[in-house]
Amino acid sequence: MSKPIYILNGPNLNRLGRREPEIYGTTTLAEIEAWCRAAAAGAAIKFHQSNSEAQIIDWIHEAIDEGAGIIINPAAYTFTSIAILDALKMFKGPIIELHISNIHRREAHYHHSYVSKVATAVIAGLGADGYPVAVRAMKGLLK
Ligand code: CA2
Repeated sequence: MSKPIYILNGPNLNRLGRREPEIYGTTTLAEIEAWCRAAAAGAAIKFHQSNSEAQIIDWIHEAIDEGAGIIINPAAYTFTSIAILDALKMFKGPIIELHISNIHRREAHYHHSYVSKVATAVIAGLGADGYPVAVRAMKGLLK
């Protein structure tokens, strides 16, 4: 069986669809997971969300050993976590950094991403649709 694509989601994204719909839309994370599985069209996916930086790092370590690619929406850790950056540096395959909103149109504290330093590609501003777009792009990168 081929290696899975890891889709990792950071803090507060478990609340999607319930607050700030003008920024993050009305789609829930469970619906996004279903869209990703449909876009994967049978390719293996590990879809996770955590509010804990340590848990996200542990999943990156798992992906280093077992994963083909990583799609990551690190949420607020994008702008703070050198620990996540260091973990991603160890991953040899493609990394897609994903944001629902266009972080560059927002306040200045959302403008500097540590994760972009190691990302193969960055998707931002497509709303929840960015997730299936990222899955299809990842499948292309892995061909
Ligand atoms: O646009 C994105 O996907 C973000 O990664 C989301 C993060 C934010 O810190 C980044 O700048 C951009 C915040 C996620 C907050 O999640 C919420 C979920 C439901 C309602 C409100 C916020």
